[in-house]
Amino acid sequence: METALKQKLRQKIEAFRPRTQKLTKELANLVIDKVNIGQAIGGARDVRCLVTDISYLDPLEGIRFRGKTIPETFAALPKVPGKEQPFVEGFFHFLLTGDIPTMRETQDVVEDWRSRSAVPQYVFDVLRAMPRDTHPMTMFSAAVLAMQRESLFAKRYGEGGLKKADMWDPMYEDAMNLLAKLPPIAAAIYRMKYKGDTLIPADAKLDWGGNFAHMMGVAAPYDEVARMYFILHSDHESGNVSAHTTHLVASALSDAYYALSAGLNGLAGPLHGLANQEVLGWIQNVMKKLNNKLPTKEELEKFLWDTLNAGQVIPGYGHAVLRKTDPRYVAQNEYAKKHLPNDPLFQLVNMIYEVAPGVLTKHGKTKNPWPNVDAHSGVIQWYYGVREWDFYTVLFGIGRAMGVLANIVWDRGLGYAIERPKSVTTEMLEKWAQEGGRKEALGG
Ligand code: CMX
Repeated sequence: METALKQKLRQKIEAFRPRTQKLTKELANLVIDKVNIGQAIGGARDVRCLVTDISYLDPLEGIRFRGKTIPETFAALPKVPGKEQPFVEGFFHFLLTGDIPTMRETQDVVEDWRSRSAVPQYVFDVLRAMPRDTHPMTMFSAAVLAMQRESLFAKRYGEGGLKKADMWDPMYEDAMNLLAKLPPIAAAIYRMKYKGDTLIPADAKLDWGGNFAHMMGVAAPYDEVARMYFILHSDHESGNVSAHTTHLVASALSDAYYALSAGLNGLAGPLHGLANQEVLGWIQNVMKKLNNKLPTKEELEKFLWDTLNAGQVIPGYGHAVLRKTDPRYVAQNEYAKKHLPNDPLFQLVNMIYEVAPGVLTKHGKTKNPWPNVDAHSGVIQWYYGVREWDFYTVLFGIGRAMGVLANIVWDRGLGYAIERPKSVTTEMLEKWAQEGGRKEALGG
């Protein structure tokens, strides 16, 4: 029998389709952007050529999930009883449908994910066969890819007769199966790699975030950190590397396992998700050089300049779209102010916030001298005892999976096309530059 969430999603997708159809059939030729040479060479920055209704990133305001800011989202969602943070399951319902769920609807997702959460034994066998010094992100992505044989989308497509209008259905099933399994897989990677391969079985009474903390073997309030962290990292509209990669791969009708694994590989880059690991490494390096003393502002300024002069980026600072302090940084800062105000690393993070924007502005390159989400996340993990910082991007990946998977379910629901932008040669660019622009593009 179809769950209430799936029924709701079916109705939402069917009701939405005429809007997309009208835009693609009657209004397809309406111009919404232009592309210049800088954008063609420079990572398509700011080119409006992707569509998603799940989140929108305003350069000055930051992210809105389904129209709600981060504080509005956290305030609206049903809370885990006795806790401050919302159910991640309710948040996923919200991302997928745009509706804030009731407690009953939230509990339905809790139960649904619980029923799908058993991880096939071969996934653990694959992980154990990998050299123990393999990066946790490689293990995480490999585990997701190894499960591709479970894909219902691939199965139904392979059997023939899967209509375009029905493709969202097995994509949704794959997304739900995957999401249910990601926390036990991630916790198993953590315990295999750093805790002598002593895995902790799930506790069927707990929610997704609470169970993750339990399987990690980290005591409360780490469950609260997990819930907050997964929600904050979930979605950041469609142009970032992990979201775009997942969407691109799924556009070839590759299933959710192929697509998510690819997206995670993009998240593993130091300019994207891996920056949170880099931040902790950078901070620890500062502390080590000063024999675990907090630096003065002058010392900190020198460390920042040394990094820049060595040709490296200041991890956790700058952003391709944002032009102010990331509200995901602010949310973590508020949490830390309340729960770990005297932690020396938290104090150092605050000092960096006072010094780094000025240094980056003087350096003169970055368009955004303010911190992004990654500048803060590792410090909270460290405080609660998760100190193996090469694991941090896996945590980002669990959260990000919710956003990218919700997106590819809707991609199939709205029948989005295989992605295929056009490339040109350098010679063409040089010729158009001499002519003062490409004639056809200029309407010539
Ligand atoms: N430190 C030093 N230089 C920086 C910088 C930083 N934190 N941020 C940007 N710059 C430099 C760029 O490297 C670029 O230099 P070149 O012209 O020599 O190539 C110049 O400033 C202009 O870059 P930009 O337009 O401001 O930023 P981009 O859109 O090209 O890149 C980002 C955005 C995030 C990759 C970049 O700011 C950066 O490398 N930050 C540090 C890494 C980081 O924190 N990444 C995490 C982002 C959030 C996430 O995805 O998780």
